[in-house]
Amino acid sequence: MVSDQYPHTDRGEFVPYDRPRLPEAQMRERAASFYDLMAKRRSIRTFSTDPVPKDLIETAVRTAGTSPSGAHQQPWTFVLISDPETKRRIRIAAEEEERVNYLDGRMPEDWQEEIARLGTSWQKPYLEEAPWIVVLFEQRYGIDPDGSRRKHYYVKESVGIAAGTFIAAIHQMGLATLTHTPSPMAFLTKLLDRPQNERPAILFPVGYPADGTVVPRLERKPLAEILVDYPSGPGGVHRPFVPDDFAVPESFAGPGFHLEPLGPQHNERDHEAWMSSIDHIRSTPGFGPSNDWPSPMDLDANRSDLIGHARDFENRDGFTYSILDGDDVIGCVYIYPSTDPAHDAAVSSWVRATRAEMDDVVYRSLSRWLEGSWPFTAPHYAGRTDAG
Ligand code: IYR
Repeated sequence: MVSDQYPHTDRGEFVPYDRPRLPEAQMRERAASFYDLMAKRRSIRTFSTDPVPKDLIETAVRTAGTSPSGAHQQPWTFVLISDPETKRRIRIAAEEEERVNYLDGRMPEDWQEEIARLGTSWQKPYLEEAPWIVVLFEQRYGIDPDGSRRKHYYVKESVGIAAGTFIAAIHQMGLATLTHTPSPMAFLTKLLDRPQNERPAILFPVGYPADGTVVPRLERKPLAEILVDYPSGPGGVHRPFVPDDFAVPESFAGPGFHLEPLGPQHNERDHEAWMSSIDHIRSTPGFGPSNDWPSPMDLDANRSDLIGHARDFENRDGFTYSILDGDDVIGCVYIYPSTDPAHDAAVSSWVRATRAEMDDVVYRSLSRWLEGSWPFTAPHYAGRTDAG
């Protein structure tokens, strides 16, 4: 079909693009559930040797192949390896390079320092353990049927996008992978018998996580750190967490405690309260072992957190209160938007270990307060099932 939407070419062929428009509520639900799925993705470095059917890997590659690319040249090749002998040769070659990186100083100290918390080393047993290795090659240029070279555009960008799509496809089907870049990785071109126009970009071990797999405790940057509104200030269609005419409580008094909006004035007391209660808080509903917090932090870092909470409060993006008994900080309660479409607020609270008996008192009292004095219709008090 030719189209008058494209008056600037007489060479393209055009077909209708027809995707259904969804109601906004459904868009929001799908957006949130995709976010929740992707938020669970982690790179792993210990793989089960359990086999994975090849068709699953093929579908992930097919999915990666849907990625946009410069001039639609699709400058990527995915090489699939499951044969133990080839995996072994890859491992040996990769470890040879990595040994030089880690032990012979090819990777400078500041770089090693930067990755120390990931727990990597020159040893790469996963290259043999994972049932599949997928090596993504970038085609630096194309080769036409007559053998002549064809320039490729935006190769790295295109291959990076395809890698992201591949990773998402693998994660969505319940498998795990790692973006591994043994450095330098030129040995793969030869070992896998690839033509001169291809350069290895990323190596993906793919499989199930080994039993007992752990991953480094890492934090993802909060939205506020990766998103900038331009021009600054509220723009677009802003959905307020609480209605503009809602008067946010500046205090609350419960049995044996009261609340104050958390701010830097609480820093020393708050820091002392939670630093002395790390194990206790980790066993408090809503603060499981997979959470980033609490783990030891100095006073300055804590102050930055409190300033962040005070700013959220000010902007009506989230409400954190210090729980006090007299002037003593005995805990904290967080009221933030829920990422779960079934709930309009996510609430969690902790009390210090020495006041553990207050945990339930606080929960019950704040549940009633949330119900009676806040505009939420379906708040979720994290990890608690009792109706209070
Ligand atoms: N290529 C090495 C080192 C390494 C580099 C970075 I940047 C990482 O995020 C992780 C590891 C290796 O694979 O061990």
